[in-house]
Amino acid sequence: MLSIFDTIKDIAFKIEYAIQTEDLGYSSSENSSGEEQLKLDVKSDLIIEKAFSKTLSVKSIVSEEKEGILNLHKNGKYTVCYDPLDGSSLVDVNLSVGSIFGIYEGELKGENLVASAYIVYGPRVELVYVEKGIRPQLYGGNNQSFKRLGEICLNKKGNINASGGTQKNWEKDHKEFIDSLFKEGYRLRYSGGMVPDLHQILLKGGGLFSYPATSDRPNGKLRQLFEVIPFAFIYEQAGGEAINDKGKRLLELVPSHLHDTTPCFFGSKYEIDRLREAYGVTK
Ligand code: AFP
Repeated sequence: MLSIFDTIKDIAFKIEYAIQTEDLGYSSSENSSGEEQLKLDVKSDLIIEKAFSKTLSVKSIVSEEKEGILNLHKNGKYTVCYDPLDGSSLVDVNLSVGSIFGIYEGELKGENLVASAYIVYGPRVELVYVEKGIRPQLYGGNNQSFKRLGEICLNKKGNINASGGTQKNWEKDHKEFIDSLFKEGYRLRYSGGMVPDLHQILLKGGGLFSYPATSDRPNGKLRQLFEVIPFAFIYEQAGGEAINDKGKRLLELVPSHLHDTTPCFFGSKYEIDRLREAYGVTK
């Protein structure tokens, strides 16, 4: 596992350099979700593929940017599912973006996640890494190395409300719930980048990030294996909760297909309990 973490630290500085230097235009290709790929998406994906091709403990990798599974080392133990540059459409307006990694052992499903990590490319490069039994560990990057800054622990209740999706496509109950938090004094903090938006809630002590089912995306937008399950692990290990619109723990999801999405909610306990009440689901 250590070699995977060291590989992710190496990837961070290579993608940071690519963000600073690469052309921000579109490539001529699409990803497996039919979305146009930026040259940066393709470059970041290549950096990660090359890095894990040298990490013998990695049996295979699955990228949000590619259709299938890429087998690397037959004696490897882990499958790494990753989003190479989440929020990449924000780079051209100079907002923070990130890379997300889920490390699985065995079948690709929530309960087989053994570690997860994400990198934030912002004013500074930061990395969060978590394994079973520990709080998420925060590292700050500088001069091609990372220094541990501490661990992350969510308060029981926060005051940030990161409400995703197009509001005109929200279901009535969801809109009433989100509005009720704002009436309680929650502050809207939403950039459209999952990694910085979830990172902010983790570091500011709590709140709620929501990407619900919407009329245009009835199964939500965020991908289970590459985005949702890795962050669910981090939020639960930080003392928070992460559920779907049926009240199911996101770490209990079993995707039918590699690129399945899900409605998802991540937050402190108070906000997730309020969401359960609004959605009429029990713990
Ligand atoms: P892009 O990678 O296309 O920029 O999408 C980013 C993202 O997948 C995720 O990072 C955000 O949380 C979410 O989309 C924002 O979606 P909305 O703009 O629909 O709220």
